[in-house]
Amino acid sequence: MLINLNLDLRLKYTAVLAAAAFWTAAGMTPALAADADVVIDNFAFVPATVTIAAGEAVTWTNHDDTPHQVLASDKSFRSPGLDTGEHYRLVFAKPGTYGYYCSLHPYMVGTVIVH
Ligand SMILES: [Cu+2]
Repeated sequence: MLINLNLDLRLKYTAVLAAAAFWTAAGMTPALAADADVVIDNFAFVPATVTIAAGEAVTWTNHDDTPHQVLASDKSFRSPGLDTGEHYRLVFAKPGTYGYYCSLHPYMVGTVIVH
């Protein structure tokens, strides 16, 4: 019984390793693995800079009692106004460095680096 359980666990572990090796060999990562989260807290984007791979996403969540809005420096993306607890998720398809700020409080700035 115990031996069977051990074998079962070992097979599952091997399957996980095989899947990881596959993703690595394919030069890919599972879509959700490296997505970045940015918290809007006390009138700041935290962390101010996040780095992701092309095709991954950044999710901003407003923890302040004040609305905020994420706006790209070059206006290429714009969130809706985010009230307390609301999220904005954006997939970045192309490599580049994307500066952004809060349209309501322009001193709030952040950067998304996409490899
Ligand atoms: Cu703001």
